[in-house]
Amino acid sequence: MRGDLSGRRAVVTGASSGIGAATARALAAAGATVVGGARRVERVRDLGKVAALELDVTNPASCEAFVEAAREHLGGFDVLVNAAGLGLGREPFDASSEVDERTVLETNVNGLIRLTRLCLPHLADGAHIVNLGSVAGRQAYPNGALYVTSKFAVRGFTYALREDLLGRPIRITTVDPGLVETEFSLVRFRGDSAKAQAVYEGLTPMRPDDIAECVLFALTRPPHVNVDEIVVKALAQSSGARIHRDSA
Ligand code: 8X3
Repeated sequence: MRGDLSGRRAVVTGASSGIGAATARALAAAGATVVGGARRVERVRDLGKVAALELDVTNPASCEAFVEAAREHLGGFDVLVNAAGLGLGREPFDASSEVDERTVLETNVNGLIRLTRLCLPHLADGAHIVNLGSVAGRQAYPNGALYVTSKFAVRGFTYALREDLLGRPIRITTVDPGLVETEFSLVRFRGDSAKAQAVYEGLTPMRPDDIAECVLFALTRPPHVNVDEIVVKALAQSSGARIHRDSA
């Protein structure tokens, strides 16, 4: 892994699994002092060199307590990685429900915006915000309306904040992955492991570490370089919908 983040103080949300966990680990390995937030805080503790704090991004009081505790631990922030997020369901929008809509949009959109707003006053000069978007935030695919909507919003927010930060020494990047093998599909299919596994069958999906490397790449460019976006897909997919699978 290239890049040296010695002396940098980083906050990573969604650090209990998948891309968030891999990113927290990668930043710590690159020398950063890392605070990882998640609801399943014991899993963040298992990462080792990452300070674990409880965080539910959908809960404003939890976010405020998390940012305050992270600030006490780190003094200020040089890196914020917003990795908390989820999808629910792969059905036509007719099957949507009030609960699913609230859960997906509260986590992926409101949670990310809330955490960013609360962290902004504590970002040091030279700080960098990295949002985890998705290929779903660039091109819609069928039966994923809530997730697609949420990730389009993440991309919109990233670029809107890029405008509002212009002239300040704070960088911002969206990293937009395609198929990454994580617990994402298990959550999306509400614990149905057969359906979740099928998502990654017949192709080589990306690994969470592949995405952590993209985050690290953006973070370790020279201070005058802002990587606006990184779009990264499994070789076997050309979009969220178009996937080539080897037949067994
Ligand atoms: C998750 C990848 O392709 O399911 O962000 O939208 S995809």
